[in-house]
Amino acid sequence: MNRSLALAFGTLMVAAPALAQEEPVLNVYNWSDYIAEDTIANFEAETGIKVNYDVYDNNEIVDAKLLAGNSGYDIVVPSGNFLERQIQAGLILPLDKSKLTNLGNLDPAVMDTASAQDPDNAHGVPYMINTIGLGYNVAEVAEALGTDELPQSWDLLFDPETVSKLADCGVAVLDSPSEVMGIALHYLGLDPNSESEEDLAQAEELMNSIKPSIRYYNSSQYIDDLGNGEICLALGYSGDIFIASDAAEQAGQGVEVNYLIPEEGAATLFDFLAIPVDAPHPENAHKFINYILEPEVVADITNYVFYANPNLPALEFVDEEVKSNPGIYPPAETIEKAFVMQAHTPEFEELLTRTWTRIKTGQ
Ligand code: N2P
Repeated sequence: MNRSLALAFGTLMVAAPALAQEEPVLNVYNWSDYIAEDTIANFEAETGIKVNYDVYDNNEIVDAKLLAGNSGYDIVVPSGNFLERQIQAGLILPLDKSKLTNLGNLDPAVMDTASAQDPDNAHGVPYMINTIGLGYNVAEVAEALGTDELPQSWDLLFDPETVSKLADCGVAVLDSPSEVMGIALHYLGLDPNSESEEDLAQAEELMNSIKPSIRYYNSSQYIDDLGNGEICLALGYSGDIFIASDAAEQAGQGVEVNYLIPEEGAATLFDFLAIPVDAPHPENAHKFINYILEPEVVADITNYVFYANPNLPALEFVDEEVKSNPGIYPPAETIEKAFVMQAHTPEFEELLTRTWTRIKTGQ
């Protein structure tokens, strides 16, 4: 063996174990309020992998980080409509299913639906299912509207006269352009996934018509505010509203929060565990996903954050009051009326962001 060959061989010998053995670190980027209190600590204890855990509260933030590249994250949790485009853009690593031994726990019907956004279920593992509806303070809304017969309709938010009566007790809207505009289009009887500029202009006009009654646009603040009685109506994610409702009940100050899926139908979405293509620790990311796929682990998360999970054997570990709650595990007729958000082209996404900024700032 000549010297340079020997050197090269030596380098290989040293490099090989480093390649096989990833450092025991995992960088997770998840939605806020979307995991049980002890999930991460339990995973660390079981695997010896140290987790760095960051949170966000809207899809657009994660999308921008993935597009910019080198996010440093090993796990992200995009909703299906965003995942679909991220896959097309080559931003997501195909899963190594041989490492996901618990994958068979997932409901085949959910996997089938999910495959519309993630072909062959190749890139994402459905994590939680949620709807976007209205959370409200029962007593305050009844008083402001002068009736105990709450309209079961999106009129509560989108009818300018109705929502103006709630302005004083406080109305909050998600800071989520794609989702809110989709729901506004649906309310107008238009396709929630439309990319027509005229349709978007109508949705903008609708949002402007209710703007004087909106206290703020934010995708996480409403949990505390609804629970404390600081606001009385929120357009928000199902589980978040139930967290607020639970907190209000625990506090025992007489605040009662309910969740309404309006009769016109609500948006339904799946969020997926996915690995960015440039993730520094893909091995550990697979271990994490496989851990979340354990029935008791994911059932604990559902019991803590009140979102339905698609793991069939987990159901027996889900609390009775959680699985019998139609706002968390919706019945078939609610699902039939629900609509699914689809991916937008990058061009439309840009237009949407500009429109949203105009709605929020008036410029
Ligand atoms: C958690 C919000 C998760 C649902 N705060 C978003 N799809």
